[in-house]
Amino acid sequence: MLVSALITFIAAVHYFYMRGVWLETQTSPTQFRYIDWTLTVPLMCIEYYLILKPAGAKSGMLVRLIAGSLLMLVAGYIGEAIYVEQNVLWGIISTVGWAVIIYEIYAGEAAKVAAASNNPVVQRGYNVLRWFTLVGWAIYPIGYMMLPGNLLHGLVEGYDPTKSSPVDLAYNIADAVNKIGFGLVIYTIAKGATAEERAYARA
Ligand SMILES: *C/C=C(C)/C=C/C=C(C)/C=C/C1=C(C)CCCC1(C)C
Repeated sequence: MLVSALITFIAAVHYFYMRGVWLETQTSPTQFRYIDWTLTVPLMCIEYYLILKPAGAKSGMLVRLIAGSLLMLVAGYIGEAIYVEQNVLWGIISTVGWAVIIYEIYAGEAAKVAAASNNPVVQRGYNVLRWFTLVGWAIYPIGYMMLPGNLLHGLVEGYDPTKSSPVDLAYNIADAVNKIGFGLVIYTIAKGATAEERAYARA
């Protein structure tokens, strides 16, 4: 629960900052979005690790999840802020990092540890978390694909960039869905696990 609170707090600080910059300059600072993600995505990996630790998760799982996150975010930043003309290439490299995470939670050790867990509350919660990581996180690359030269740019070509930024809109929606949604699932797991412990102590 503490990690979830930290994630939404870190995001809130960055959003207040990004709002201030937008109001003054009508541009959205890409660096701050990626600083936010570089802190919060590894914290989400830590949440996966913490809920699976009682079932026997090893630190190698956490290392693989964080390595995938770093590849995903560093490549995304390069494509969005440094070599913008090559954003398709960097987007593909970034997707490899995301795939590392998806593999780990659906077919890798994390999936096996969760399947072997004898706690249905953890199993159900884990299942919802990985849906967020597969479907909810897909909103980010969809936003990224609206960048100039990328697949979905045609959809947003007519927008005045000083009035709206469709890429940022997609990222804002994605952050709200995933950071708050993840936190609510963790809350459900924590509540369910505590209730079970109490019942066990009484019995
Ligand atoms: C709280 C912030 C979260 C959960 C951020 C997640 C970010 C992603 C899943 C970003 C993924 C990207 C790709 C898979 C390819 C294109 C570049 C990115 C960085 C937008």
